[in-house]
Amino acid sequence: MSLTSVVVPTTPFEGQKPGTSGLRKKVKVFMEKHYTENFVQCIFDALGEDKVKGSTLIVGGDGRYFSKQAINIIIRLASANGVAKLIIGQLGILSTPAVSNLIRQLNVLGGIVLTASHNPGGIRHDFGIKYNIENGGPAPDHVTDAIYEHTKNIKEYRTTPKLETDRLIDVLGTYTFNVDGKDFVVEVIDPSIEYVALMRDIFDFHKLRALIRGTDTKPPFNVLIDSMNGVTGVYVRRIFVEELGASPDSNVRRIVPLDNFGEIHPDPNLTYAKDLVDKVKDNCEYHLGAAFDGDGDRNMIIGKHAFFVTPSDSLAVLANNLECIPYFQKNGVHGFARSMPTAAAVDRVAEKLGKEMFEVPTGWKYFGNLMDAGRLSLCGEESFGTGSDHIREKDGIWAVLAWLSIIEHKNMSVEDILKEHWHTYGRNYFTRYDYEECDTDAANLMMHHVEQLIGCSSFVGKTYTSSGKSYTVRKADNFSYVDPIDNSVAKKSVRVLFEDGSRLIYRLSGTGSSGATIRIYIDSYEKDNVLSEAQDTLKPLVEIGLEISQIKKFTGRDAPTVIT
Ligand code: VG1
Ligand code: CO
Repeated sequence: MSLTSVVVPTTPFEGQKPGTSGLRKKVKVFMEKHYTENFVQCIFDALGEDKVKGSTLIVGGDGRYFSKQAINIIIRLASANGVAKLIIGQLGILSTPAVSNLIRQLNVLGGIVLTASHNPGGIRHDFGIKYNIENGGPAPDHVTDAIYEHTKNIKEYRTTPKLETDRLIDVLGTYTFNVDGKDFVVEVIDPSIEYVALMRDIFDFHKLRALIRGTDTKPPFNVLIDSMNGVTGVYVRRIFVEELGASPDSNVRRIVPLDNFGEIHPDPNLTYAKDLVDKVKDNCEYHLGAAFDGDGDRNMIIGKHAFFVTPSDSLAVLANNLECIPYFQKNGVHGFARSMPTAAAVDRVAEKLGKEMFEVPTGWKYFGNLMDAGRLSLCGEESFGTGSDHIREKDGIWAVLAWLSIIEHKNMSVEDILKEHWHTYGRNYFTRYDYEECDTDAANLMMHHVEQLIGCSSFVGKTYTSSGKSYTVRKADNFSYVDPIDNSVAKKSVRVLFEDGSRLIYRLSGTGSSGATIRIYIDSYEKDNVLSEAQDTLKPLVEIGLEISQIKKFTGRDAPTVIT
């Protein structure tokens, strides 16, 4: 049967501006009549007819509530906008790293990722839509800006209302429709095949299996992998259980993706993954614990007795040991990169190994150009993101496999690897204070206050003292980044640098769905004092950070929502 597309008149919605990683709003906002349609049409409009007509796109996400409805909308709009083919994960499931990989492997125009990542899901919580470009990475600012411009002026969208989408994505297969006289194909794929093949190619699965199962001479290395009811469950089962021989009962948990993540916050940190931390702390059988976020791009690593590895340290340790991973033996190690607020532990490794080092704004989209130019192999963010140039997104499962490869190679525990690293390089103590859902005006006023303060001529050189420790300001600015490949400029976060190398950074989150989240990043480097408690060591600097920002005065908050 031949189907005909129609044009539906619509009017713009305010606030459809993609943030750090796509558009994120409450589910009920995406449910408003025309809301999702408008945004999807604006993605097509921003790409332009020439690119969209005859193209293939990947579609999938973390399976959170409203994913299926959104996919049905995308199918109808794509068909009406002249897209030739959509490749969709079965039941709408594809992790963010898996989408990035598929875009690259299948050489398609891009992908639409349906996730609000680490934000909670379910009817009362968040949904999100993100567009990834042909290199597999999140759309850069100039693309998201173009999408946003379209959302402000949209007058109509195209859809094929009679295209029957009911249960279409439930069953694997290829379905061909005729829309406006042209073939339109929906291919429903297994979400894990290509991704598992990629991991098998990067790592030595034989060695990892021997590590996890144990051998005649070595006991099993016991892991506890927690998918937090997010999308990684699908991949954890295939990789850790089926390929590497982990026990489905005692080595993995929460591996069935739920559309509300079981009402937890699918964010792998010490606060929201406390359940895992407690299990590893209480059971000395476990040598490593790991957790992922909803869409599978973040990871948290803990060692025996829940020894915590900060993401900044994790990046540095990986950088220092990449040569034990087959992928890097084959492709070589180019430069390293981190987001600006990430502590500079990896910089010391880069220096020692003679590698180029880049510092970019917050958000994975800033790493893509450097990778495409062959200058970047490994990068990370303090927000539990780690990844390499195997794809253009951060990759939680990759990070855990990389850690296991290092553990296998060095035959050392997580804690001993860290301690050895700190003794060689010194230690960057790091903590982040998040104040979630603050009043937006109050948060803006606070940021304004900090900007004013650092702009004063007397600010540089000023000494702050707290708990007997003094810090003198060496430099303060609004961090601005000029992309070395395309020269685009991004300005985002206020930073205060002290003479001893310690830093305070203030920025507003770009991933929240309501109100404003203030982030204060605090870090300090110690050459010899490497075995203290991070929160104790950083206490004086934290206090100075609070004093400079006057956060309590502006927001009324006297404690952060989350400390990482
Ligand atoms: C946060 C993190 C940032 C990360 C982004 C997306 O952004 O700070 O490092 O890239 O989330 O991660 P913001 O603007 O809220 O600070 V994910 O796993 O939510 O896609
Ligand atoms: Co994520």
